[in-house]
Amino acid sequence: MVEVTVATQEITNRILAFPSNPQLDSEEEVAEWIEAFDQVVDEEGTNRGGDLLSALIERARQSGVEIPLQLNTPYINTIPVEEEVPYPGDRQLERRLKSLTRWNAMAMVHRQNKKDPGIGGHISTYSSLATLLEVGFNHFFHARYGDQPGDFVYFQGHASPGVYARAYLLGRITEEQVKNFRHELRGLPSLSSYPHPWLMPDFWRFPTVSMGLGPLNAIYQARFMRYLENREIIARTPRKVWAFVGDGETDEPESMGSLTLASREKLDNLIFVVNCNLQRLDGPVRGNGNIIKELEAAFRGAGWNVIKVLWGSDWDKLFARDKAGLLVKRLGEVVDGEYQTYKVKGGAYIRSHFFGKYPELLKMVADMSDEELHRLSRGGHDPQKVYNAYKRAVEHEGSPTVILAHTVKGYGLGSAEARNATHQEKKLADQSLTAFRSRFAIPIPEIAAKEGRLYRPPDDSPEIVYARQRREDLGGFLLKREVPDLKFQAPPLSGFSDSLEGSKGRAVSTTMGFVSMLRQLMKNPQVGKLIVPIIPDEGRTFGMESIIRQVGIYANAGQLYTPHDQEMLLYYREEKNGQILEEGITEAGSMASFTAAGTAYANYRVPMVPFFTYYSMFGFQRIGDMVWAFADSRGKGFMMGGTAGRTTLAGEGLQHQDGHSLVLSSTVPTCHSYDPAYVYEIAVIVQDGMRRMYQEMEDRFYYITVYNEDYAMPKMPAGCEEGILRGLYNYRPGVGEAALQLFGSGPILNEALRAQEILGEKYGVQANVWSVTSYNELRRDALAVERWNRLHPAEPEKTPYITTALAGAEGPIVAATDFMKVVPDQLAPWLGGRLVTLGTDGFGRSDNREHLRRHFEVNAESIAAAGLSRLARDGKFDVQRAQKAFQELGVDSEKIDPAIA
Ligand SMILES: Cc1ncc(C[n+]2csc(CCOP(=O)(O)OP(=O)(O)O)c2C)c(N)n1
Ligand SMILES: [Mg+2]
Repeated sequence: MVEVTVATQEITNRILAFPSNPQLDSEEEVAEWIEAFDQVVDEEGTNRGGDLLSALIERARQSGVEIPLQLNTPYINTIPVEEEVPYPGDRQLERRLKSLTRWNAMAMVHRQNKKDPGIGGHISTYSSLATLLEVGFNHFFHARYGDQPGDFVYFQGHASPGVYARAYLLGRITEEQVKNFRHELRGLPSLSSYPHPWLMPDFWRFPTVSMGLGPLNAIYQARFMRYLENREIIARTPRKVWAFVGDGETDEPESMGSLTLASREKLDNLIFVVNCNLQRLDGPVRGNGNIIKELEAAFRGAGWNVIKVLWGSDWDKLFARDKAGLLVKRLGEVVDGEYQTYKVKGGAYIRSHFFGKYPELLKMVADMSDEELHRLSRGGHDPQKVYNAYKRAVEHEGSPTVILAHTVKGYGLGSAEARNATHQEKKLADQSLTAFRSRFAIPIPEIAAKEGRLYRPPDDSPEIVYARQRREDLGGFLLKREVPDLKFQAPPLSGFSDSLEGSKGRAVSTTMGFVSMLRQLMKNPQVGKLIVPIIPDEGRTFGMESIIRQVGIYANAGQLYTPHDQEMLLYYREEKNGQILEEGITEAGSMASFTAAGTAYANYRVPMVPFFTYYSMFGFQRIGDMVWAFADSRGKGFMMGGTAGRTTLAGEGLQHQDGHSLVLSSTVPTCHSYDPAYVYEIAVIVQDGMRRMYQEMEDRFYYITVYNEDYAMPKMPAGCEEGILRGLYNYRPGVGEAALQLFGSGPILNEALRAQEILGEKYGVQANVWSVTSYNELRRDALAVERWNRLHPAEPEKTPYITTALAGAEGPIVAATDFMKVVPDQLAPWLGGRLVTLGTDGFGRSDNREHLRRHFEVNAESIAAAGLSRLARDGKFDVQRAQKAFQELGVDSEKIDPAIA
């Protein structure tokens, strides 16, 4: 007779409860099976046990037995204590360092909020993360690998006071900076609230504080690292990408949405550490459930290596006593809301509510005081457990790793510990400050503690010497962003000769012209291999098949199948060293690749030039926050908004026709937006862009619209380069003195040209036609000039480019765009009330271009009629004749306003 232990009993009960197995009515039968299995594991090891189970499962499946999917493992540490290696560092010195970092991180926020109420900051995120970072800094985070850059670490944004505090202790940043935390505008060295490369360009590499963007960008960073290695642009090193993620942060779809990419691409250079303090801002992450179990199942299901670090070493003696598995069972029963309450309510409550559930467990802890029970630590606060998890993660091969670390939010903050409100805590009461000082043995007088005084031991103190030595062994300071001199030479404009020559009468779109240009650029011996074309499954939409054939799609496994179209010239070519990133249908993922590529000049010291081409409707409005973070990262490159325009993309209707991406792009300070009509304009913009971004090292990037309407591309007229770059030039002057100025952009320039003909031929009105490549650039120039004039009233006034360019051009200005009216209206302040704007405000429609342009009143006829109407109002054209023109031109004066249709 088998002895039925509690654990066996428990398993037996569960099996008997399966509705599919009602015939299993004997406890003993199950117990016998378990005993047999236990014997195999005891005698032949865990691997053998696993093999046996796998074989059984396969057999069961073949026999049609339904096996419940089980992605969770018991609620204990993944690494058993017997498999742990001893901690290699000096635990005492490291604890001391950590305590000092904790103190200074808290003091930095506390002081500042006392001095400047409402300035904000966070203390409880770092307090839960301290051990997880400290072990990394002392033992894992490499600053360099030989002459190669080191590991990349994405920090939880709200933990930045801790990162600063450590940098302060090590002398990486000054006391003055710390004292000016969140005081960036006082002309003194300071610290930004969160990780922002824009604000601290020699310190932070990755902006992370918008939840979800850090983990997503980290995945694509690790992927891009492999891309560069496989293309032999950088050497392969053991470098890792570490991403510290909040457990609440995993609610964001961006955090979890690309997990399978990481496993599919076998990114064993990627390590996520989820700081599972069970709380987010308002309260518990999964009060009624268990976030760690949920994440374990999700990550395991997605093919990640999962390491749970749940319980500290002080639990090990209890597990050793837990022969029956009752403690493990109890740990797995408790919901997160309850775990949080244990930390707040303390030892007596833990004894009665946690251990008290089973008399055996109460007995197990009978020799422990309430205080000891309260102190029982969570894995993420135990360096021994954390070290072992990191070591396993670093050594793991074949898939990415996630470490689910159980922590306490507000750890050590006394009354703020684990409280729902802890995230918002900025200041501690005197009592909490002195308690903190005693608990972490901060050697400052009580009075100084109450002031939240910073404390840094002398440089020659053992802990500082130790910490510096550890960093030196790992290659130096980690928090360092450097931009090398890349010696990049942009190809001259003559290198774009095909694009400048025009299409010789052939009707092509600016998209096709751009793709040809890209093809030519990729053949350039100097810069060709630095180009990174990125596409979210729209290669065919943009006619990029030829590029796919030319340079191949990057695929870490190469091409494991025979493509059905292999016989064709333009077959679907995948290669291990392919150049194109064909991302599948993910604009967010593509933007993350664009970010990795567009910051490679700093992070990998190689000036990669990404071109991210996508459906313009699904760019800024869908992933605008990622673009903002890209700009913060000082990203460079070209975003190419394809199928642009609300009337040029025919048939697709409301969800696809983009008439506002240029409005959104204008909000990003380093983004330079262009809306070109002709391919030579694109060539001029791209050439100059490469020069300015990579040769002159300006922190800027480009948004360029490309359209799918075919028309003849003219040869570049002489001398228009400056106008193209600054935003406007007179493309086709009228015959003789022009009474009217017509502005056109993108394919609508052709409508303006046709309007010019109508006006001349039918109404005897001469007009100039201007190609406006960028209202946004013109406005920025005018604003800058105006500001200078305002600030220097005693100096002679400067003139904005728009005013200079239009000198002598008289009469009303009719601006027509395939975008919203607000795009040209940006220039109104400098056009003296002469501007009449035609644009595509309102929802799109499914119809062809002719009907769409009539509906939105941006066709040639509407432009001509608008010109005559305005001339009539100005008394320069006969009113009756103007009224009649509307009928003649088929412009319905009484139809519904498209802006509200
Ligand atoms: C996209 C976005 N939404 C909201 C916030 C505001 N916010 C800042 S921290 C936070 C809670 C974070 O919780 P968690 O990820 O669990 O981190 P913890 O502080 O607990 O470590 C929220 C909602 C943000 N920073 N970004
Ligand atoms: Mg949290």
